[in-house]
Amino acid sequence: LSVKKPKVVFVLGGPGSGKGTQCANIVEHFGYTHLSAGDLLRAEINSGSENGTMIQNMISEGTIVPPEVTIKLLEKAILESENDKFLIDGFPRNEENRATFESVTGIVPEFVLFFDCSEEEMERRLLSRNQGRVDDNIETIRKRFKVFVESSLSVINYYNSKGKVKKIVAGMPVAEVFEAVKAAFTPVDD
Ligand code: UP5
Ligand code: MG
Repeated sequence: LSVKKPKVVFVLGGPGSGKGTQCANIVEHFGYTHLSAGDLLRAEINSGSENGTMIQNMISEGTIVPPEVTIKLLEKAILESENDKFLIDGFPRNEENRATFESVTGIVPEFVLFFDCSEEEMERRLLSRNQGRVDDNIETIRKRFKVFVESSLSVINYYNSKGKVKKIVAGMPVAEVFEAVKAAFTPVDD
């Protein structure tokens, strides 16, 4: 991975804050490749891998999968891509994820997009998503919010202390959020 020197933007924010939705817009507009850690983990379950059952149980409980597992999937996806710029969506989710990723890959993010959204709005979105995700039920949603506050916010605080966080007000309609997202990318990519 060190030979490839990919350019990485971490896309973080609570469950249902709109990470996946906005990443699709960024891909179209700025030519990044979107890597959703959650999607990679769900694909790993469906592939029948030996880690599948553990991953499935952790996602159902809203807890964070060990970093070696997630990082292996991210590294593989980066290496298999022709692109050299990536949105990493939903990772790192705690301090251990962050520190392990930096030491294993040597990659430091260009910046971090943080989608800031109220729990009330995120809950409304997740309950009406209807895509059959095992974690989109009220009990698991509450657990995901708790894990986000207790473990994931510290990653955002860490990068904020390095001046790397671009905070997006994410409770607005999709098109309005994307205007703010575009502004965050423009000084870098236009
Ligand atoms: N929607 C989006 N934007 C909207 C807007 N502006 N206005 C109105 N509606 C909007 O959006 C969610 C829903 O809201 C959609 O229906 C959308 O149309 C609508 P989405 O873009 O999907 O939000 P996103 O932030 O991507 O929500 P997601 O549920 O994917 O976030 P999570 O962080 O909870 O899920 P993720 O897939 O990243 O992780 C799932 C689990 O995997 C974790 O809980 C954890 O158990 C595990 N995991 C790890 O262990 N390690 C990892 O590194 C990653 C995941
Ligand atoms: Mg998502």
